[in-house]
Amino acid sequence: MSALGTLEELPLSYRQSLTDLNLLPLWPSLRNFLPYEKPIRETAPVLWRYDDIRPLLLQAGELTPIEKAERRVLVLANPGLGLEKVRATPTIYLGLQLILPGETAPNHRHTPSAIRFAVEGAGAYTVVEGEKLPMERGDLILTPPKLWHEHGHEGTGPVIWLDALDLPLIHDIEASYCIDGATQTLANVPDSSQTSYRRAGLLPYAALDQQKRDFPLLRFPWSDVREALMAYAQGCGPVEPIRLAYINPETGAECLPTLGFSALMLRPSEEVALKRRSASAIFHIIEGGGDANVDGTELTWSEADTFAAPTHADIRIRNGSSKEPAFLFTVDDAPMQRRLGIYEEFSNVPDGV
Ligand code: GTQ
Repeated sequence: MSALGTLEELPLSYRQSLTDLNLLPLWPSLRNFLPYEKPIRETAPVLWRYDDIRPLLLQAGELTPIEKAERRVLVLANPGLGLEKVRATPTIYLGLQLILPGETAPNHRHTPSAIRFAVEGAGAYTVVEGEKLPMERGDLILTPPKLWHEHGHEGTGPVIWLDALDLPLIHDIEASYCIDGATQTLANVPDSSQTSYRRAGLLPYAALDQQKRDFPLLRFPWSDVREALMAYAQGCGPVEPIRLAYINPETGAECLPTLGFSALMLRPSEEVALKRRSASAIFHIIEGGGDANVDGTELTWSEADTFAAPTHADIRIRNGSSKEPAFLFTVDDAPMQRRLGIYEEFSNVPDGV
């Protein structure tokens, strides 16, 4: 390919005429917007250590009363993208949220989709559209777009969870906004993971003839997911990856429009090379310790740490224990990319997850 013309080659007066009319020549920056073969990625492979963040989050509990915060959150911001961009990857916002005993985070709804992944403590809950969803360690709670949600804490110690939202995406398209509401009236039944969707493969009979619902299941208890991974591992060959996707039980599709979720189990000492994918992703350690290599950057992780991987990244993850399995929770933007018709996987490794 011949080199494209530069801005500097153009007469100053011509450039000024363009600027005056809000015009730009494309060719000097064409390759920035359409690079060959692989996108330009500014997202840094980066790890946030829970042990670093926890004391600062607890300090926020002393410095800032919940009324002054609405959500008491420290954002996990990717330095490659600029901290002020408030994003872990181009599409994924991450925050660690602290709620103290007796506190409530008031009811609201917004256009971005959100999830909570419970990290520490017991007794907190989220209410989504009247459904009370307990948050025990490792539970995944969905807050789909535009649904009412509020948080509370009826236990004793501090409770901390990881928030993931598609906020960067929705904000960048100037579609992000929020509405406050009065506290919700609670349905007096356990959440639907305990009632209608107690077991995979079974649906309430009437659901067969009804329109499939977008968000029938809002809570995935970790005790069930962990058990499912252990059971699934027994049916996997010795080098087969042990990874389960969280899905909508009525449609079998991903549970939110833009973000996808999975749980990955690594056998003792196992190292997996993930398929290279066009989606960006974050990894949160539920149990265990080990290391990862993301596009050549070495990251050493332990329990409750979180790391980010850019789009198209080469990712290897290794369980550092020769005795115990390790468990990771992942969020990616593959659902959004699938909807846009641009999701890709590159089969660069035979055993890729
Ligand atoms: O808990 O509803 O981290 O609205 C950012 C925005 C959490 C929440 C965040 C939110 C929430």
